[in-house]
Amino acid sequence: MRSLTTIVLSVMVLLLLGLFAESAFSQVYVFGQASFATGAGPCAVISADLDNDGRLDIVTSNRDSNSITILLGKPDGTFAIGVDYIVGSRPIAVASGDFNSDGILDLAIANSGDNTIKILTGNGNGTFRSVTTLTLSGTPTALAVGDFNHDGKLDLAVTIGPTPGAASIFLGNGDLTFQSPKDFTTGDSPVALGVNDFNKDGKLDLAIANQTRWP
Ligand SMILES: [Ca+2]
Ligand SMILES: [Ca+2]
Ligand SMILES: [Ca+2]
Repeated sequence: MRSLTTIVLSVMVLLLLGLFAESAFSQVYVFGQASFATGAGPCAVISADLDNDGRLDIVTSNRDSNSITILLGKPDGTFAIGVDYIVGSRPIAVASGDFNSDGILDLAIANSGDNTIKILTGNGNGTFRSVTTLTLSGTPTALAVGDFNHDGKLDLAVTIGPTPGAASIFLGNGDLTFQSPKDFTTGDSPVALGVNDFNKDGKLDLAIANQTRWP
């Protein structure tokens, strides 16, 4: 009797699992929408907790207003009115990381109009101050942060285009200064950049998307 009960229960469990599996595959996800104002021509967006309140905030780079917009997350899931910072000519990418080793997130912005990277250091409350500018060898198209040489200090990777395409690596010293960049050849017109350890050797790698047509 016990074995029969076990079988019946097993069949019931299997049926229920089947129902849930089918339900999972046929699930329809609905997303709400909300809009928040930024500077003109937002062309890149990242999320990070910039004011240390445990809620993700949003940063956009705004190509047509030479600015970034910081939208701080509110408890109800919406965002406060954006605060803009002028960062350089035609900013096209933004990344976050702690570049001065004070435990507070900072921002790096790649400017495609003056071929620079602007670093803004965080104050820990969602406000920032401009501190340093790095000069690039060409027009930046994408920007990423990682510790590429395993020294515990964050570095920057930036793609340069259109031809010849390159990726510039700025090794950070952990004090807002960076070593002279090392350039690596990429395909023509690199436009996007991803960082991860793709071959699982414990060292960060780059994935670069190259397009034959300049945007
Ligand atoms: Ca936050
Ligand atoms: Ca910092
Ligand atoms: Ca490093």
